[in-house]
Amino acid sequence: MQIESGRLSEEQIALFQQEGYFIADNVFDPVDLEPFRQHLEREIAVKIDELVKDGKVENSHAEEALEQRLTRIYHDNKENGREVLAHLAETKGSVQQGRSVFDLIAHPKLSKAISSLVGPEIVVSAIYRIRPKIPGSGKGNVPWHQDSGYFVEHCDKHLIVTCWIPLVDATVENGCMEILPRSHKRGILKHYTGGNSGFLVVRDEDLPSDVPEKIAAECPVGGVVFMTNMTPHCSTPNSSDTIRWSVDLRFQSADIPNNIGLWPDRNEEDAKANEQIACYPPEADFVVCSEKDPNSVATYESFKARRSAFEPWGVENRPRVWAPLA
Ligand SMILES: O=C(O)CCC(=O)C(=O)O
Repeated sequence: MQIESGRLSEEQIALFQQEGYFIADNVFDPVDLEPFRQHLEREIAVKIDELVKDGKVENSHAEEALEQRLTRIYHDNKENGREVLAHLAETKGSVQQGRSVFDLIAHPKLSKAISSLVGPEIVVSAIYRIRPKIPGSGKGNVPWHQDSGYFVEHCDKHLIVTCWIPLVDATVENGCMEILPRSHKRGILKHYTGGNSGFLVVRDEDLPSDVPEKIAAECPVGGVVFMTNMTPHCSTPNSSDTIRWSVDLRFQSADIPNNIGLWPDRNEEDAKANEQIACYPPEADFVVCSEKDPNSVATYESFKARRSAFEPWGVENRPRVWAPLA
């Protein structure tokens, strides 16, 4: 659906509240995503050059664009592909802390659209994930879950909006997400640990069955899928021959528990407060918009400093405890 003047209309907000998701086709002009896309291309090139120097990669597929290059590397040698993927996921490295990542997170067009859902005091979390879904790899197929399955329980009652942003048109063929509509007001579903790649899993039989059929959340480049933290969703295999690139970001109102102002690496009290208050203590929150206190808005430098001050906890030590899959 198209949005007008950069915001969701009253009817579109009502739809988001009723369905648990809303797909806006035109939040960005595709050119707005170009710096981020180029950043990924550069980072992939740097890592591949390193692998070439180490004698691990023979054909660097330098002529290929973002949609193809990593697929070629992965299919030539899975271990090399995994090394590039690991580089893209390093939380303290140059990929995740790049300038264009911050510029995307704090992009005025995104802030404007998201303000329709969370108001003008906007906090974003460092739980952003860059997802290259490589054809035939299976690694990026995320099982059914609610994002709140990963968050601390006391935030279940609050709205945290996931913005899922594709860098290529996301289609059924290349593994877009699936969403279960009208199922976000039933509290937290039972999650299990032990899904593929360490993901949490809601079993099919535990999904609500008296709601409309799941939908395929296809989304063009420039669009954003907005979802609540309680909306069950998953993603499907990529059966195309190009990579499905996307990034997902999480926004909330500043009135909802967060770790703004806390520096867990600097003192113990902050570390304790963070664990008691934040919706996702292992990662930093930042202010991206504030009418009340414009000085609190993160700059690129403060963004990097906060990201570095937090230590991601890893799958063995998640903020919320779930039983393993039988
Ligand atoms: O990108 C995907 O395929 C899945 C994304 C997802 O599960 C999420 O953003 O929570």
